[in-house]
Amino acid sequence: MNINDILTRLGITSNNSGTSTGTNKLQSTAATITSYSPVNGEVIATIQSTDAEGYEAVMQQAQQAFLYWRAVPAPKRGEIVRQFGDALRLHKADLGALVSYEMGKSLQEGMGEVQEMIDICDFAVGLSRQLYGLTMHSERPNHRMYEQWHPMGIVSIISAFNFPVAVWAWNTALALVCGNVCVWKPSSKTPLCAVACQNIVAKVLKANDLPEGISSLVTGNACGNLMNEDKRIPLISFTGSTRVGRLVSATVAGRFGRTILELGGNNAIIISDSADLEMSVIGAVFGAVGTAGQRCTSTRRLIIHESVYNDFTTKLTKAYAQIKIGDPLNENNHMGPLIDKDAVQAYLNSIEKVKQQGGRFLVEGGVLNGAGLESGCYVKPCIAEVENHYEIVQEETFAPILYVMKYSRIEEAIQMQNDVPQGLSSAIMTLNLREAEQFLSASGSDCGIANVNIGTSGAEIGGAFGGEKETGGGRESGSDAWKGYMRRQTNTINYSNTLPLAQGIKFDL
Ligand code: UN1
Repeated sequence: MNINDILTRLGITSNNSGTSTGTNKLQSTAATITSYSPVNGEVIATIQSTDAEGYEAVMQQAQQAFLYWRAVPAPKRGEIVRQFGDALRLHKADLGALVSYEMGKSLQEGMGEVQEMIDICDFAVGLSRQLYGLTMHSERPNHRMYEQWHPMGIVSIISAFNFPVAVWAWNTALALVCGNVCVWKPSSKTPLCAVACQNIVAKVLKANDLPEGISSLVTGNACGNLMNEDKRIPLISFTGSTRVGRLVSATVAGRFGRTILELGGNNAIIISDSADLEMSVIGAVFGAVGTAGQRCTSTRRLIIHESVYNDFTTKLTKAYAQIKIGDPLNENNHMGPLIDKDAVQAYLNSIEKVKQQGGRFLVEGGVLNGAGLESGCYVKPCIAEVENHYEIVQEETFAPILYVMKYSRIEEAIQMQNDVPQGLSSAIMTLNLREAEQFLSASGSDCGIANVNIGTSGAEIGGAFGGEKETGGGRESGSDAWKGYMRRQTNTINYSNTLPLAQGIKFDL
């Protein structure tokens, strides 16, 4: 793989010496953001970050663009998103490789992420003809009542490093068919993925002679703060930590803006005594080790029936011994590096805390070094026996640390699964119909996602994605998540020649 060729094909000019340009010509030169690859620690490129003046110009352009875009019929907006999906198909290999190189996830998962973008575009195209509202029967004669959905305006998307392209696309594809314009503030850890995506979408918009500002990019954390306070932005879709999400939520609520929050998860798989253990091992390992444990949906806890505990943990530790760690672009490897050295430090701190709080490691962790691992970001996935109430187990550590614990009754397992502050994804592995249904019932999992015989990660775009409690309550992607990007209007039309009042109220003059 030649990264410079890939960058060039994605429209990012770079000489690998720290000078490179973003595409958004509205960006001014206040400061720069350097992108390092966790694969080898090298500088990939440096881009300009957006200063206050640049931000203001982007917002004004977005406001103007909205006046145009909201009047374009939704199916025509869908046609633009269809072309965007086609452009992504053409760039899938390059963009997937850039995701892998800049973020560190395996090439397979990088490609999967671009596929997720393509899938949501297809979904959004269909949706552009299905932004349905209900009609109601009026209680008054010769009156018609119905509701319709209108675009909101500027939708800001603040995304995280772990899904540097897909989460933006989930939001953008839906927001655009809904008639909104988008301004994206990507993670400063993966700015080049964002520039590449912006180039792709900008080209499609330009080819259709659409005004600039329908989809824009701003970079640098200062822009995130400006957005939260900005009354011109009716909706902020934020993906990131619970800590930052809490601040975003409070600030935006303070100005009566709306948020879609996708915050931390602490996802568990219950492995029942009726589980297919071979299948459960694969689900657990992919869930814990995929994306090096840096998915919101990563499996962090296994709640295992006591009768299969020894058998299952033996199989699991054997499987861990097979995991190949190294260059994520080499398809023989299962797991690449963590995003950066701060993440490595957080992983080490958590391991320390597990030990202090009474945990016992079945598979030890540690930082890897040696040929090809010089970035210092490669770590060993580890497994610790813990109790659910440990403080560290109640937190989300964005790293491949898997906690195992025992249960004896299914009610107890469900209780443990729910007994964390987060509520994103959950799963049960069982061939027992009764306990599967119990897990899915109102007294079962309290998460936004609950799976049977599938792990916690790897959701399809067709369902609504998001979680409860400290995960923030937002929903993105499929089902009717589009409603979160629109405002609802109730309309009542009187075609009679009198003015009857609702509730039978008399008001005669
Ligand atoms: C995230 O980790 O922020 O279900 C999103 C999954 C992916 C999306 C994860 N489709 O694991």
